[in-house]
Amino acid sequence: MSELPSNFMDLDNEFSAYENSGVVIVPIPYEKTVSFGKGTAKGPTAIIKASTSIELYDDELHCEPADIGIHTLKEIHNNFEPERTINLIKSANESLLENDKFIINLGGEHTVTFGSVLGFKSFYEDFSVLSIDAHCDLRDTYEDKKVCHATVMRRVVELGIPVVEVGIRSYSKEESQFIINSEDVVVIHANEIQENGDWINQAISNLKDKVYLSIDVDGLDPSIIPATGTPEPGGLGWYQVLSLLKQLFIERDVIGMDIVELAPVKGLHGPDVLAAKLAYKSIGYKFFQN
Ligand SMILES: [Mn+2]
Repeated sequence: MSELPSNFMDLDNEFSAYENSGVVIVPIPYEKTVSFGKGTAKGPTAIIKASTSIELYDDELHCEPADIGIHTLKEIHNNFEPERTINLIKSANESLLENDKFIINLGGEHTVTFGSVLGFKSFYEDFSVLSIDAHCDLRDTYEDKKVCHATVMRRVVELGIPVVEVGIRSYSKEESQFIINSEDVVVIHANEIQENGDWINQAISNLKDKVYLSIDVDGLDPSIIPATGTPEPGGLGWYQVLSLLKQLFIERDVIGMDIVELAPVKGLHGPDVLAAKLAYKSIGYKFFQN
């Protein structure tokens, strides 16, 4: 694997050195509690590798978003139990926030979001989480685990952080009760997205001014991103996600984000490129929209 790029988009030092960069990519190949298909540990490397195939020029924004500077951090790599790992992720995010960087965490399984959100919570008093996902991840416990991919948004809500979930189409009876009884969770179901032209406004209007964005790639349709552990039919299309992100970055202050649950399939590069481009489009929308 000697052809591995040293950083996201293989940028020159001028545009990727830490001190020159407004954005920092944090690779977190953590995979410990996944339940069905495995492979998310290979996600960050696949995304960084695929990123080198993306044009620097953004055909929609008519600029090169990489001008903001994109540094790629060394992997946060370990096989600890979730409680220990989330602390490492939390501290890494805190140090980057202290240096005023825009963070893009690359999972790994969805559990990594909890560590990141904890880091943001020690820095920001008041913010929402927007989660694009097929699954609610609102279980109280899963296979006796409190902190895992299937409980991550429940743990976030318990921190007093409201969550808006978009693209949802798979959850348990227990989770449905929790959604009904909780004032801190708003769910935009995937089928509503197909039928309701106002779903983007509905999602954004329920968010606070500051937003942490978490993209589980299985929120998108498996026809465009089959490379994920728990695919569900009927997800968001590429331009639906871009429309949501574009409006979100205009109307809210997105303080940081993650892209999780990519489980690369050997020889199938489309999903890896899609995930890399989601990161690059987000950078463009964050820094180069009027
Ligand atoms: Mn999911």
